[in-house]
Amino acid sequence: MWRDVPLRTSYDVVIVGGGVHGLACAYYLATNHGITDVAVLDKGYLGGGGSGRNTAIVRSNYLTPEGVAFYDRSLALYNTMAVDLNINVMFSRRGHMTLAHTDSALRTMRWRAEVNKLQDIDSDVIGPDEVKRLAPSLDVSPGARYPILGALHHPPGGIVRHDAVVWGYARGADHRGVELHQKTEVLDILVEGGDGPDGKGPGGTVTGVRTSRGDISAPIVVNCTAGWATLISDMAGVALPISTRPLQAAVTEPVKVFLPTVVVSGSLHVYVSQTDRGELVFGASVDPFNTYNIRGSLEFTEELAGHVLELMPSISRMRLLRQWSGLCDMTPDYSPIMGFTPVDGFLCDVGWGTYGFKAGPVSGEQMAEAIATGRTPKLIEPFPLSRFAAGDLVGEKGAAAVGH
Ligand code: PYC
Repeated sequence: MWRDVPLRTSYDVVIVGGGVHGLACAYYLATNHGITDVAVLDKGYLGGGGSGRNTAIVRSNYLTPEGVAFYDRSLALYNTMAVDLNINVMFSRRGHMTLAHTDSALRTMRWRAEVNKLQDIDSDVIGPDEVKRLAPSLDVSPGARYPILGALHHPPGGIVRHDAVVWGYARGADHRGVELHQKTEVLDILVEGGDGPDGKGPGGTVTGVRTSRGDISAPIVVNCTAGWATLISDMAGVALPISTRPLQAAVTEPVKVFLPTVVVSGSLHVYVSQTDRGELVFGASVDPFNTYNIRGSLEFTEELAGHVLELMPSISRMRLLRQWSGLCDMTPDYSPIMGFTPVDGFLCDVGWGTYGFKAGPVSGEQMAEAIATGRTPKLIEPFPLSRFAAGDLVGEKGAAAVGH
């Protein structure tokens, strides 16, 4: 799929993080801008972080106009990805339903639907009968403990085979000359002339990275990590307002396909879709504490099972096969931090919270444009690090699948 080449001591661009974001950035640098002297470094293996741990849901029914435009571009790139990357990413545009169990949830769904419609996004509030038609296994009876009052229905949403996305971008980038270096841990970001005591931080200029396999010089270093975004940025002297939380997920044994759409319940803290193989894939809210630990917990499994059975009592005899966890870098407004930083040549594509997989393609495309042109592209203008000091937040908490 890609070459195994020796690590060199200098590149035009070093990308830290070999997940969907880092690989997409490398791919678009090469494809859209002809910049191929690029190394993607990962301390583990490609797609072994958030890209291999998400629940593969994509959608663009966000709450702010900025968020809607941004994620909709990602959905458009997912839509043509199989052809663009010549790999079957199994994009299934099966629709996405966010259930409302309370009047206030219904109000937020209406709000989101109106914001979405103003930007031509197919998104509308539907009633319980339509919910039942779209997902017959859901219990929509008024007597349910958490009755389903309606849902935000978003037909363009769906699921994508996440590993194939990683492999597609990796292979595409490699074929255009980008180097992919796994098991290459970044130990430090090299900066000169900064205001910090060690010469790092605002006012400084990046000169390269120190890795577990030696130093590399580069005028551009891009932080495309998730889970460790603050650790990498701290190495450049750039502090990020991010707290890192685990998010747990689980998958059942495969059964005949019966759930034709993605179902999300914010109040019950669960989202579920059925893969083409027939497994149900579940995710939950982030765990309520900061940690880098990615062990699963029995509390998660118990709560998940209880909540899922409130929605679909008929699946009580299905067996869970396995559970796992990933790390989510949460920002105060649930929007990402993208683009240039106060350290010249050090860029960030971080702070994805629970939205990272959906945003991979558009982030790669836009970051590549920023690097190639030296200017911040329009789609990512709302997401600079400076917005937290300026108070220009882009509040996307209300668009989260579940209450985090
Ligand atoms: O926001 O749709 C979402 C989501 C699904 C899984 C994690 N986040």
